Amino acid sequence: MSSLKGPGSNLRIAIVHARWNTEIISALVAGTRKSLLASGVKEENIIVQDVPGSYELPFAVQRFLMNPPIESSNNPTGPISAVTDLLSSASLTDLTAPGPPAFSAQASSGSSKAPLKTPFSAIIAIGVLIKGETMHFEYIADATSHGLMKVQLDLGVPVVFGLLTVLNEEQGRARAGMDGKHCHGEDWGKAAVELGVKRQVWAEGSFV
Ligand code: RBF
Repeated sequence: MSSLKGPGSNLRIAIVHARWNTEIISALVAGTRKSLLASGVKEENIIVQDVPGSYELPFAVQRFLMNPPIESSNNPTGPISAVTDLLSSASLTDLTAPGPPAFSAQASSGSSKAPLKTPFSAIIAIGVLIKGETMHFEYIADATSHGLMKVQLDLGVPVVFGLLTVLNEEQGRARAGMDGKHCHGEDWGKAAVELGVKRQVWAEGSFV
């Protein structure tokens, strides 16, 4: 009998998305959530945060990874209020932990007042850049992709590249699964789970 848990059952995954081109973004986020849930990631372990535009994604991802939001059961005011300044309380050592199992040691060894801040297993950055008449598209696409690559290598946490760079709205709608086509968000959810699991396995020195 197959397990109901799924590979993502012990992962904590963040989705950070831009607000430009909201309709397409909403479809991409919905597809991503759907595939995370289908892979066994628990609803309460999917944290979603938005930023104004794609250019803000690398900064938000870096902040989120440096200081994961306090878990809702321990945080009556919700995750956003937990995004305080991060360097004060987080260290790179925390981020090298493969995910929630390593965190439990941190939680249980701390005082009972310590907020529960489980590190993310992976983070998915979602934005939609539509080419316009000026050079903004090129600059934002370049800066955002390099920023996202830098942050995942600097912090050692998988950052899934959910940035669509399209020539027009129609192309964006097609890739978001609107008009009945395949939603790329589903691939991003699967990639986050695969990398989150592999990161845990690799951290244990195993490569099977
Ligand atoms: N952000 C996006 O996520 N997608 C876009 O298509 C997009 N186009 C932009 C076009 C122009 C001319 C400007 C000025 C900004 C655009 N942004 C877009 C917003 C950008 O990512 C960022 O939020 C702002 O530049 C503020 O830092």
